[in-house]
Amino acid sequence: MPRTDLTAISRTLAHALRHEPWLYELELDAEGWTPVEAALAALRAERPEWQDLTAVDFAEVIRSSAKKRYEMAGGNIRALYGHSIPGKLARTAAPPPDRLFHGTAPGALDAIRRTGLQPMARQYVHLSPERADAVAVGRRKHPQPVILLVDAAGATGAGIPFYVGNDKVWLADTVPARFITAEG
Ligand code: HQG
Repeated sequence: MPRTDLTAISRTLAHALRHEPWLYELELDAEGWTPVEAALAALRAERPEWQDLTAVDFAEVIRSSAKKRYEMAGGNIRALYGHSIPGKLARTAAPPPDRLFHGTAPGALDAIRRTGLQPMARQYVHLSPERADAVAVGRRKHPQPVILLVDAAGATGAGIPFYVGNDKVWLADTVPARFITAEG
């Protein structure tokens, strides 16, 4: 399948598995899983050229992307992070790397200094172990993003939980401003 189609499938999956599953007649369980067959039926109904979609196509979407956005297991599929659906997904806290990064628009800095990192429209704050990844995330918001350094070790010590998204994404409910330093 051409890369453009894989991107379109991935975008539709993101909408269905992160944001508005009810528009696709999907029900997510407490950990965000839904049956692969139900997700396939939902996408087949979206576009004539997706009539013959199979789980192999979902596997190709997952395999071909630089970001591990979805996983399949036991006949189910879910998004690993990025959710905005009401009702927070069940996640287990895990010890994060000592330092995490977050890229954002310069215009958000004053508010973040006042109120810390907030999840805004999503369920969780998204953080990166690698600075370069935070730069890429921040560039979605501004051509010259501000990179924030999060003292995750200190925050963990203060009882703030962190959760695994995937190997490049860590999540937090909020990060208080005292654990955040802006570069520059
Ligand atoms: C900002 C993509 C004002 C925050 C990426 C960010 C990521 C505040 C924006 C994932 C704030 C929310 C998520 C505060 C935070 N006041 N602004 N107190 N606290 N913000 O898109 O982290 O490609 O919801 O800095 O790679 O940019 O979709 O979060 O700029 O992993 O798979 O509010 O989405 O992944 O923006 O991105 P977003 P994000 P995918």
